[in-house]
Parts: sequence; structure tokens; C-alpha cells
Amino acid sequence: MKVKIVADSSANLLQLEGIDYTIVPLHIIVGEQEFIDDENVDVTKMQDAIDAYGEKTSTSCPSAEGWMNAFGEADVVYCVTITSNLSGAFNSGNIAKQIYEQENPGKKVYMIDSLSTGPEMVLLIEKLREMIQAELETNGEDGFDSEKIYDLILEYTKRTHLYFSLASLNNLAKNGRISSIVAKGVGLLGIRIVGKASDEGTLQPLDKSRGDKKAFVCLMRHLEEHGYNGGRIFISYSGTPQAAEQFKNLVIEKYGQFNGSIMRNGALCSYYAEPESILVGFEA
Ligand code: X90
Repeated sequence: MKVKIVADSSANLLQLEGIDYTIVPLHIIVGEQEFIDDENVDVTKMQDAIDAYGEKTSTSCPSAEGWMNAFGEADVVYCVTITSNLSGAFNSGNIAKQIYEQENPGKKVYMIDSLSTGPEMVLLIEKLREMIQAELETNGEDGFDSEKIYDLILEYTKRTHLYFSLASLNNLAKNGRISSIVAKGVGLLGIRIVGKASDEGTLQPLDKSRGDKKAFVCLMRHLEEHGYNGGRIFISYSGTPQAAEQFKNLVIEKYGQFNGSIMRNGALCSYYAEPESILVGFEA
């Protein structure tokens, strides 16, 4: 029996050891050019193309066909998507699930709406991997209880969160992913928006800070208030890694350890969380 994890590219996780895993890319559209958010994408080149173009750019979610191809031949698929409230990825995934299950009686696709993106998706993917491996070890392929793992991952999503510090809301606002009221007044040099993924899977701004240092103190306070206590944590960054390293050091100062890793944003997250931004996914 083949068990597989599939995620869209907004997780910023190209590979996963020890289990069958595939990403499905979102696309970034810059005039005539289309950047496919897979292992070959050149994020710097994309950024340059956006700057040079000067007109409205956009993104698109995977098609149902894209998802179907990623399911491959697997008997059980766990599919983790970016929030259904800001992208059509979860919807197209559901269409793919229906077709796949109809065409392959007995096979099963579980759709998991992260109501988030980036490093919070990584938490879900890592947890799925651990649970799948443990289940295969304990009960073997014949006794594999796929439904149980689905229930447990939905439980786990209640303990995972995404907070962020964003350097700009430009592309979010231009593409209608936040209200224009929220975007107003933002974009000044050095201003950071600290916020979180809401329970509904939308962007909820919490504070404005001047410069990374203040933003990170603020971000850390929100983590604590939200029950972070040194558990698993992933940070993703756009542009250079310095900001992520700085925040990691704050975590170490405060908790004596950094139980996770830092990763670079792919094309989709770099497009919306513009250079100098970081995303922080953590367990509480
Ligand atoms: O389907 C598409 O074209 C993709 C649209 C994605 C829109 C949102 C991307 C957010 C990326 C920005 C900061 C975190 C916000 C989290 C809110 C849940 C990252």
C-alpha cells in the first residue's frame, strides 16, 4: 500500500525524507511571463521581472489536473493546502480528490485546509510524516488506519499557528487578498506589519512597528501570549536570511533552544510576503 503526502508550493518545502512526497506549484504571472513555483524557479529573476514590468501582476492556484498528477498511484493521499480563504487551491484539490476516488475505487484522498500557509504547513506535513511512519510500524500496511491519522491531523491544526512580520502589503492589496482599509498607510520605508493567520484563514494585522528589531520584540510577545513555550517552530524568509536568523536568536535567548529550522520562501510566498518579511509557524 502506497501512502503519500502532497502539498502546494506555498509550504516552501521541496523535499521530504522517508516518505513519498510531491509538491504542486502555484504560478506567478508577470505580463507574458509565468513563473512556476517549483525547484527550478529563480525567485530573484521573478522579483526583477516584477520591478521591470511595473503593471499589475497576479498568481494562480494549481489546477485539478495538477493535483491529480501529484497523487500518482498512491492508495492514500494526505493533501495539505494553502488557506481556502485566500486561494482556490483547496477547491481545485477537492475536485481532483473526487475524480481520483471515482476513477480508483478504494483509493482515498484526504484534503487538509491549513487555513494558513508557509511554515505552518510545514508543521502539518512533518506531523503527518511522523504519524504515518508510526502507524505503518505499529499496524503494518494491512492495519493502516488512514481515517485515524486524518482525525489526528485536524486536531493538531488547533495547536499550530502562523504569525508574521511583513515589509509590504503591496501585492496582497493589489490582488484583493486584504482589504484596502488594512493596506492604507502601509508601505512606508522600514514599517513592518506584525500579524497572524486568523482562525478563518485570513490575514489579520495586529501591530505596526518601525524596523525589524521592534517588530520582532512585538512578534515574540504575540507568540508568548499565544502559548508558545519552546515547542517546534519554523521560520521562512523572503530576500536575505538575516531577519530570520535574528528572530531565531531571540527564540534561543528566551527559550534556550530553537526546536526547528529556517527555510527560504519559494516564489509564491516571496511574491506576497515581500523581501525583508518573515513567516513564523509554531506549536502551542
Ligand atoms: O491562488 C492563488 O493565486 C494564491 C493566493 C495566495 C494569497 C495569500 C498568500 C499569502 C502568503 C503572506 C503572509 C501570510 C498571510 C497568512 C494568511 C493566512 C504569505
